Amino acid sequence: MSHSYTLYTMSTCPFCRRVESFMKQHGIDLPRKDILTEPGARDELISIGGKGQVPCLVIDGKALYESADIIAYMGRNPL
Ligand SMILES: N[C@@H](CCC(=O)N[C@@H](CS)C(=O)NCC(=O)O)C(=O)O
Repeated sequence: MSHSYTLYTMSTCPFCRRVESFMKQHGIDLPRKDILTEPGARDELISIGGKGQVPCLVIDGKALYESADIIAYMGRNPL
């Protein structure tokens, strides 16, 4: 079954760099939204997950926060 993914990030966030670096190493490419530059993206993230913390991977409309948990998810699931 295929899932829908959006990764919310911001350019100044070192935790986002960790996730992006993992993605680059593993050839993972997902739709991304930068909450600093994309109008409405931060409010959208808050409405989905309840907070504006990044990185956040939204999986089928559910928010997964915490860079370590996002990386672990990506390691367990073929994306
Ligand atoms: N423990 C979290 C830390 C994430 C974090 O502190 N993100 C900061 C940016 S570097 C943030 O989103 N701060 C704003 C907020 O929490 O609303 C992780 O590893 O993902």
